[in-house]
Amino acid sequence: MVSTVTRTIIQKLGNAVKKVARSKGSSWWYTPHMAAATRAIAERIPLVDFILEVRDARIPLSSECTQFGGLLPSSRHIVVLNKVDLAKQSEIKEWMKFFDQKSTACLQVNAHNKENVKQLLNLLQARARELIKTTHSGKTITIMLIGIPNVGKSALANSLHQIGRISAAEKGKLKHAIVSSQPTETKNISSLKIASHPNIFVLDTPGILPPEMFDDELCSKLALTGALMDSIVGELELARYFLAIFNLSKEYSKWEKFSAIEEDWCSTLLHGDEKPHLKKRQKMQFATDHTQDLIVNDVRRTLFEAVSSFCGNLEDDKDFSELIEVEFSMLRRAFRVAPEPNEDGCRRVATKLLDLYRTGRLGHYSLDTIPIPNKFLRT
Ligand SMILES: Nc1nc2c(ncn2[C@@H]2O[C@H](COP(=O)(O)OP(=O)(O)O)[C@@H](O)[C@H]2O)c(=O)[nH]1
Ligand SMILES: [Mg+2]
Repeated sequence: MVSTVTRTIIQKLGNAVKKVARSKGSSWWYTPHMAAATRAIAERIPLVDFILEVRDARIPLSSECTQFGGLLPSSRHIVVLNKVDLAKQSEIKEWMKFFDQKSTACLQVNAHNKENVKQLLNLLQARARELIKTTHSGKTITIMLIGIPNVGKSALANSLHQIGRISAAEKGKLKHAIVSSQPTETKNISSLKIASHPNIFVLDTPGILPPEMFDDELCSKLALTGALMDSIVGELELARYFLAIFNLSKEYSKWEKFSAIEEDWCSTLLHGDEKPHLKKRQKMQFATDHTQDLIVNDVRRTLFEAVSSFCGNLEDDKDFSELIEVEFSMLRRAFRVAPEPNEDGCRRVATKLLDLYRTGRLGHYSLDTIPIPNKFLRT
């Protein structure tokens, strides 16, 4: 279900991206740097043995690297759905079937999970041996990681390099690709060794995007998952988008255990306003200890309270927007942000909320929907 409010937010986010696109200013993602990286990657595609296209498991279609469609030979192209720890596991299974039906080699991985990375490494080594056997060459295998920004290419390159079966002497000289929560941090193509016998190298590349984007929903999903700079659309609108998705999901139901309330504290937070659709609840006991875990629990409890106390109609625009604004007000306390409603405070709440969502501490979300069968047979 997508509410009208969600659509309005998506439209706003899409327009913000397109506005930046039209202005082609310095903050526009398609910098000369990205154009040069796109050319450099295209030149290397015929030279490398395999292309590992890294996608974000929350958006397996929206995170497709579309620039090289015709250039990627299916026998050498492997799709890696990274960040599976952030996506809904049940959806991932369906996506794996989807790629299987399209005869696209596809793997799911969490770049921070050693076992996952070992499995990926085993597969890459098997594919490398197979290639050497069929081509009768003793050559070094090169695998290029490509993808849109922030999908975890560098994190995956580092994990493969660290876990890789290379000699002790080589281990002593481990390299390190820059990993960052900010998109477009990788500026150059770098090579890291991940296996010996046969020698396998991975090429980590800068994230690339198409020069233009017209689909509002695509822009919104890329912005929320971190492929675009937050400053392009603004943290506040992005956080509203997350809350709109969250409110229609069932993720909050897992957090009932964090709830400890006595009276209608939601209404009190809203300057004493009586909100008829927010039920009487217990007063929340705020912890005095400011550790990150306590904050996360407070945020979960706050969101649980807000959604489960909501007696309005989620399909009614006014009620739905009001719920999002109530959540924002309540989250100030959970994040220990001063209660005065000013722009800076709101942005701080938004930034903190986005950080928790992007690091998986607010549940699992799959933002793309699997195309209906007869539709994907044509693609
Ligand atoms: N939760 C989670 N975070 C990841 C994973 N892989 C990478 N990240 C994080 O995603 C962000 C972007 O990673 P990075 O490797 O720099 O992305 P790149 O732009 O594609 O090279 C960083 O904050 C990483 O720590 C993953 O599998 N799971
Ligand atoms: Mg990178």
